[in-house]
Amino acid sequence: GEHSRKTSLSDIPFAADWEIPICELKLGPKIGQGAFGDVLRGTWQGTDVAVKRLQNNDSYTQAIVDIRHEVAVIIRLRHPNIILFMGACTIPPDVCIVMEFAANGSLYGVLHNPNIGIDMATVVRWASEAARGMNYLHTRNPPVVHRDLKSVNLLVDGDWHIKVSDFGLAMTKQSSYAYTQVGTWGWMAPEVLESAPYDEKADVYSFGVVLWELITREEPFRGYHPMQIMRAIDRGERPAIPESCPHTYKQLVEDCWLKDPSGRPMFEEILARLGAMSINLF
Ligand code: ACK
Repeated sequence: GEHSRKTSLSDIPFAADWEIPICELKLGPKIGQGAFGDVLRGTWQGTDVAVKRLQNNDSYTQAIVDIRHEVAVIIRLRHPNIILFMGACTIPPDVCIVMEFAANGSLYGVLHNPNIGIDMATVVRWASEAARGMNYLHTRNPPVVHRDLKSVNLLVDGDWHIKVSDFGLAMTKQSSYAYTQVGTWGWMAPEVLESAPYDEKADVYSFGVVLWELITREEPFRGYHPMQIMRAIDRGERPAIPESCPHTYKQLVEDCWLKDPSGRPMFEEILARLGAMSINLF
């Protein structure tokens, strides 16, 4: 079968208008580590940006194809809850993606910072914002499936709004791909773990894990080996939802986690249910 990330360079316009000359970028300190390199803080044309920079290693050529694939997906996306793509340098040896800088880092970092208090109203607001970004992806034509939704890939801007990011694994539904097992173990839907065909509903399952992260501020299946996670999910086990969790919220998490993808809600319904919760909180 086709490799899931197979993209030919002809998919990208030649001399693209989003190409940023490397000399225009002022690179600052490293702020994180990504799958294919590091993330640096920087400025471009006087604006704060984050720069995903490619590591020059053995798989360099594949990485350039990957970065161009990511650009091909994110170039079309404009939404308040999607991290804004600003441009990229795709001319070796300086290959990087330039995007909006999210001053408060990842939602994962926020949730695992014990000094930050998070009440239920904030949980529902952040969940709604992430769901709005995901709804936007799934209502594109063709739909964009993120495939690696988790709190690490939800960024928090300076005004504490959520932005979906990291489209390195994203794919459009019509592109030719094999149903390869991609994502992060604890967030993967049962059908993804089984390498069975999957669609947008795999993102809904992962969103359920994000909902769970928001209220537990823990990591799903922490300390489990990948095989143990696969077996647990196969047996129908899911991360434990605390007793203190409001009933409607718990019900939503469980619906996102249904084994049958067609039983899981779409993001439009998820948004309606989160909206009803936010009303009942006040
Ligand atoms: O929690 P963090 O500091 O926020 O750690 C991760 C790390 O890089 C790997 O993804 C940070 N990061 C990624 N993209 C951005 C961005 N656009 N703005 C700010 N921080 C970012 C993320």
